[in-house]
Amino acid sequence: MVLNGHKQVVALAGGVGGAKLVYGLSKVLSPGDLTIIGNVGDDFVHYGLHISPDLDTVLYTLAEVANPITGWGLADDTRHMLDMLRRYGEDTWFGLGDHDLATHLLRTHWLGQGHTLTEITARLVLALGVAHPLLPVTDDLLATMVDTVEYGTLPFQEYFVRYRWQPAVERVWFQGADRARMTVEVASALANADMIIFCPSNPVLSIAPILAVPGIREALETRRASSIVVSPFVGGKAVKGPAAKLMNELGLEVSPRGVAQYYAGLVDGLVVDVSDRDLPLPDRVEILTTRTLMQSGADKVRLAKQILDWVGSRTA
Ligand code: FO1
Repeated sequence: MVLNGHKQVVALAGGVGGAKLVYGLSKVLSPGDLTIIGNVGDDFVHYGLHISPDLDTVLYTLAEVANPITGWGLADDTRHMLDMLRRYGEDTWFGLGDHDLATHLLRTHWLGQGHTLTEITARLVLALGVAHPLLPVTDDLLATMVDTVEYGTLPFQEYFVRYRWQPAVERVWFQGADRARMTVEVASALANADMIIFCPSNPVLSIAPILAVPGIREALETRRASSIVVSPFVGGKAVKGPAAKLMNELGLEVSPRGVAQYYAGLVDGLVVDVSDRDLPLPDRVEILTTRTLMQSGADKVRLAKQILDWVGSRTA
């Protein structure tokens, strides 16, 4: 519904790329007009700690404390804890920062007390002074699994971090997707949405886990809202990460049209980077061509404004 003349925007976000656009949107939309639905398929338990990388990346980015180089983890963090693990002979392939560790300790502690991931995320968001709601898509177990040629089935972080997404992928699937329930907060946000934005995250690794939660795809297919996807490609390549390599390995077209095809039926519009304007474009979706590369804060805000104006004008 349109509250006080404002449009209710829901952003589906995964890792670093998605968090950048969410940051831009947060500078343009008030907390009552923007809800972020975050991927939890990257979550895993490491040394007994429940780690939610994509939720933390959005949280840290909105709180303006994210590591500006990597996009994930905390700026100016240290790695003394890892140093000590290495002294004990551990293979410290997953880079846990000392300050970042506090987030995982608290999340694990509160989960142990019976709090939900939704409640915990809201507490972390509030504590870091973030005003916009960040909703895990589900409070149930959901784990992205990657079937690779070289190592068989790998849990997501082993594929992405330990093996640096180099293994050849045969299939990506989501453990727990059949039983996971979307939260009531997510169901309500989607029902009330006037605009849904698929952020420029990896379609297969970051957005597909969200769509795999029963009811999400149906809610999007029967949407009243305008729904748009921002292509994660610039110049036919991923800005960072395995999106192009992975889509190629899965036989998907590595282009903005391939992204629109991947989300067939779920989106009405596609935002394409100017460098890809001459690639084959999908029909039956509206196209906005602009600069989608977000390097500065100003880039993120500009892109967010352009998208909101474009969708707003289309649904006026
Ligand atoms: N990504 C890496 O490439 N190397 C790391 O050592 C690493 C550590 C890490 C720690 C906490 C966290 O929240 C994220 C971390 N990431 C790391 C990124 C993470 O693997 C990805 O951001 C997502 O899971 C995919 O978007």
